[in-house]
Amino acid sequence: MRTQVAIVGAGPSGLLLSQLLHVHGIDSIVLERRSRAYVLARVRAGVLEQGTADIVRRAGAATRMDAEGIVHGGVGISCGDRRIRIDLAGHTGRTVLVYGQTELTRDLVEKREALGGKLIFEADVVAIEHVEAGEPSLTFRHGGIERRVVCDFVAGCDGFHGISRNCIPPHVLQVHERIYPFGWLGLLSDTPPVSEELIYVNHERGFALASMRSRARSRYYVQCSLDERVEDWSDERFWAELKTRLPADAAARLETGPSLEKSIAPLRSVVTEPMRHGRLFLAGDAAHIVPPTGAKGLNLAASDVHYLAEAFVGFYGRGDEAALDGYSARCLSRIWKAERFSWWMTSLLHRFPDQTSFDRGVQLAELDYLAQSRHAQAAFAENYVGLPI
Ligand code: RFL
Ligand code: PHB
Repeated sequence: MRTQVAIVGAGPSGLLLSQLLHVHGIDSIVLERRSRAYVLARVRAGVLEQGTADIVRRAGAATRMDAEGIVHGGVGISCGDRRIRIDLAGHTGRTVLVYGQTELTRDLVEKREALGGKLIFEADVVAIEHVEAGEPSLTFRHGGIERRVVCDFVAGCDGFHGISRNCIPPHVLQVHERIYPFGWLGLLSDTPPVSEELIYVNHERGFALASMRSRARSRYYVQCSLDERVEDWSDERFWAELKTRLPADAAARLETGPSLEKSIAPLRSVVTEPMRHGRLFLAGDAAHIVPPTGAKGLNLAASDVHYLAEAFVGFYGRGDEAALDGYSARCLSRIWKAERFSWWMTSLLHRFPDQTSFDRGVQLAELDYLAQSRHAQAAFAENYVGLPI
């Protein structure tokens, strides 16, 4: 098989890149290790920045997102009796869109398939070769057979546990990492959300988040310790813990029901650089991880692939390699700012096991400052809606 851009992974990065390249007449093949059903069932992020939604529109995959996504002009933060509303629209003129990653993934898979795109599931890429010189190639296993794709470029969109990052030699690759001493236990249920807007909660028992997927489907999270297992959390235990942590008015409105999905995600911050090595380009979780507190993971994946698609368009359309050369630096400038914001929001809202009374005092002072300062709220809003792409 031969293609212009071989894409490893059919998460949002790989699918969106493939669709953006298609719009510009550039051929790609997407190879995905998991089955189609598995990829379509995965529950992850829920908030799209306006810039991400615009990229999805440019990719021609926005019909359902625009019909079903819910525009949010504000977001709530709660701590004790204090409730802060950040007026995103008022401070920035921009909003965010609540539309699940699960739905976006479905839209992109269906779009690629409807357009006859080459999207191969259960295709495990086991080797990536010749990215430094000559013609790059990928080897993948599919249905018990080993096959090869030869290409001009490889896009490593294979997430944090993929193989493409490891193709960058250790003396070239720098990894910057912070692991947080807790995780998020998430629950999805067909119950109406407790609030019109998301509520991030700093509670003495730990962080909580009230989010949603639609007016009839809620997504809730509670901070948990890393040694906890999801089996130890019955739905009843989850609902009781959530109710304790939510502000009183929201707790009073909480409707419970059976969980559709329940899982624990660890929290970490990772940045790897450079994001390019020869003819291999990393995008999305393959290159960086953010804790979910600022809802930035999926949005960074979208800005990476937007920059990468532009760079390929420059190369194939005008023979211009400047954007390919500048790809890593352009991405990292935006990534580090989102990393900073996600780390800051995580530090502001969680209970840390080793937190001293001094640390707690600083946290409360920071929340107090956010509640009282229009400037602090504007800075929050600017980052939450997403810095310019
Ligand atoms: P993905 O979505 O991980 O997709 C990578 C794909 O590559 C495939 N793959 C391979 N395919 C072929 N051959 C190989 N050798 C392969 N190795 C891996 C994988 O099967 C997979 O399908 O990365 P992508 O596309 O960069 O997208 C990034 C986003 O998915 C991610 O940033 C967010 O979902 C992060 N994230 C969250 N972000 C939020 O903003 N809010 C959230 O609530 C939120 N929850 C989450 C999350 C990420 C999670 N992960 C990665 C464990 C919850 C979880 C559990
Ligand atoms: C979600 O709805 O899954 C969600 C929303 C906001 C976040 C993280 C996750 O910051």
